[in-house]
Amino acid sequence: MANPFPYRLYLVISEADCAGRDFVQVAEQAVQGGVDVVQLREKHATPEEFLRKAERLQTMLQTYDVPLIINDNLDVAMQSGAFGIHVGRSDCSPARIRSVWADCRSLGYSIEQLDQLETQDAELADCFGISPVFRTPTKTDTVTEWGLDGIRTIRERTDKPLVAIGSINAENAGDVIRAGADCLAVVSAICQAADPQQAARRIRNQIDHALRST
Ligand code: TZP
Ligand code: MG
Repeated sequence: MANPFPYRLYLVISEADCAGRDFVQVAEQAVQGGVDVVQLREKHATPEEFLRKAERLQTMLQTYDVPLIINDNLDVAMQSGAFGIHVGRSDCSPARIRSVWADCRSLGYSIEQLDQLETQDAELADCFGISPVFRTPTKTDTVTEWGLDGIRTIRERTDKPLVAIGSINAENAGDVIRAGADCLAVVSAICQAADPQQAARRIRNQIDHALRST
């Protein structure tokens, strides 16, 4: 079967993460630096605001042929014409997503504890978020800090694409890929950077270099 998630550098963005800048412009610069998939993660927006933001982002991303993933809002995902959705253990269930949204082309599911790998939710997912690889101020309600050993453990148990998230930057990107991640998801190292394009390019170069040497 073709790889359901063949992406390498995943920008996870919300307006609040962008240091007062327009989030669509930050995302565009990141895409120009090598981001190849973008997730909109708006935890505090109303459903109407979330949809409006998703539509703006989608319009920009379509000009680059970069897929849009929506974090944990099935209505927004479907109505914005997104490529897919990402959910965690206590969000909208993968079974419900599959039953309601036939054209969902990517369903991501966060793994916070190992026992989740044995569930039907995991079986229905196209890729797994390893959440978090390293502790991060961007999301503090987390359970396990997986570390590089955690990535190796999960890698041994599944062939599905693994997306590492949590304090990923250009310094640790190579190690995270060599530990077995397929894709790196980043918030602050890109959204808070003075130059998001250059920040994305640095991480992308580390990923590509590590992939060539694995
Ligand atoms: N899920 C697990 S860690 C995280 C999310 C959304 C935030 C990652 O943000 P950063 O700034 O790249 O550490
Ligand atoms: Mg969630």
